[in-house]
Amino acid sequence: LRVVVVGLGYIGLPTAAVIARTGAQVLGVDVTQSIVDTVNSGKVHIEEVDLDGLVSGVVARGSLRASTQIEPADVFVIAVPTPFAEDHAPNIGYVLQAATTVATVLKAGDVVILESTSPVGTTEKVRDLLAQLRPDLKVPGKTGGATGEGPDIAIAYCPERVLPGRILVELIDNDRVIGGITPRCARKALAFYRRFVRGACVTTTCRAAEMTKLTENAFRDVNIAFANELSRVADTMEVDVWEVIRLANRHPRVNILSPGPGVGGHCIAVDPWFLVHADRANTPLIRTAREVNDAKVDYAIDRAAAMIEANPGTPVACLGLAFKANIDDFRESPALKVASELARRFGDRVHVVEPYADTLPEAFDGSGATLTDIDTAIERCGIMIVLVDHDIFKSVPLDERADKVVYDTRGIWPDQPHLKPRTEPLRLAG
Ligand code: SAJ
Repeated sequence: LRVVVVGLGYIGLPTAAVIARTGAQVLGVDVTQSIVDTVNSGKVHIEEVDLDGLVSGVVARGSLRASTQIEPADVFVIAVPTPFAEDHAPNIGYVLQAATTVATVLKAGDVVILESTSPVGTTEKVRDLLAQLRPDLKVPGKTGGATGEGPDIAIAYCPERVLPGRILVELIDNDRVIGGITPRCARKALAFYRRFVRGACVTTTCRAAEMTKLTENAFRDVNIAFANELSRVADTMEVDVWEVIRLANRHPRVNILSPGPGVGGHCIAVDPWFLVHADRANTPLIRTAREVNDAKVDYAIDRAAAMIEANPGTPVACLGLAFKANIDDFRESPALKVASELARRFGDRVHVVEPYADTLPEAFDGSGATLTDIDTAIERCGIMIVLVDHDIFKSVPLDERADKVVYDTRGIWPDQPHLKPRTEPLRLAG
């Protein structure tokens, strides 16, 4: 079996490597030459548990190659980004561009699968584009075309659902939703996923599969928004939100998620907008949840800034920049937004601890803030702002931070004495 994976990003590269491990001949196609070169040398350009070993193995065995040029294959998997514009309109330009590239080598019998998170209707647009570019092939769900009785190619939508940090495990263990343009398309795609997926593979229509993916991430966003809203109310009430959530979750039908400094990453902070954009009149809850989660970043900045201003001259440690715990991904990270804004306002008083960064990102340029390690931050900083729940921060015991002014946005230090917003001046011992 020959497989082409278009897009060698956070999803495409692990997917290509996992398929290559099944013995298929896989070509990864990417527009970025440096990514192609990195993969061909058996290395990876993204940090993901066990991915480096897997990629170096399949590249050494010759099952995975990368190129900027597409080649003919039996199955094409499209895993390119679908960003949104300023007005939250989804941009499926990369998907259509990938489909245009696939069209140049498509032949009868091929299967085209879209994995990118996409607005409802995108797979049908891909079908229409392929029909237009390749009038010699009969596409599914349309009449016309040159050959035979049934359609020449199969087109399906199968969203990825993997969690960064657990991608290689979840690619195999998670259930998959496979939506075909027609039931026959879904069955063709199903046969492909069966090669490497241990979870259940459930078939449906492409529109239902597209909406399912958006629904999953909107569900999570709405639930995190609930937790973030609670954390603000708890601050007003001078109650420890983490304790309230722990207690409420003892109820058999209550399961509240964790508040934080906002919601980051390229999925949960983006995908709900695809639903809102498609039907604004009927999505007030999903839209408000997005707004609540975005506003939590500004709230965290204001609360941290009030603490810093109330303690003139005291050095500040911002713990973490990643969008969530134990990963090196800073995309759409609320922690980065909070820390860089504090750096802009308080300059060289700000010390950033991020074990997954070698240098401070661009957002800190000219601020005077420095990157340091956790031990130096504990020694030097009287104010600590926890922005990411990395394991290394969780391991700091109370006796190393009891005399600090702390704003813990992640609730990793439940034993911390100063849980309510503290704005009175700090008296550091000694
Ligand atoms: N977060 C909280 N509180 C929580 C949980 C998460 O503040 O209780 C924050 C995180 O810190 C982070 C953001 O939300 O900033 C998103 O993190 P996440 O771990 O919830 O999700 P992602 O973005 O890493 O991956 C999500 C997953 N979707 C769901 O869990 C429904 C994953 O399965 C998807 O494959 C992925 O989006 C995607 O690619 O769409």
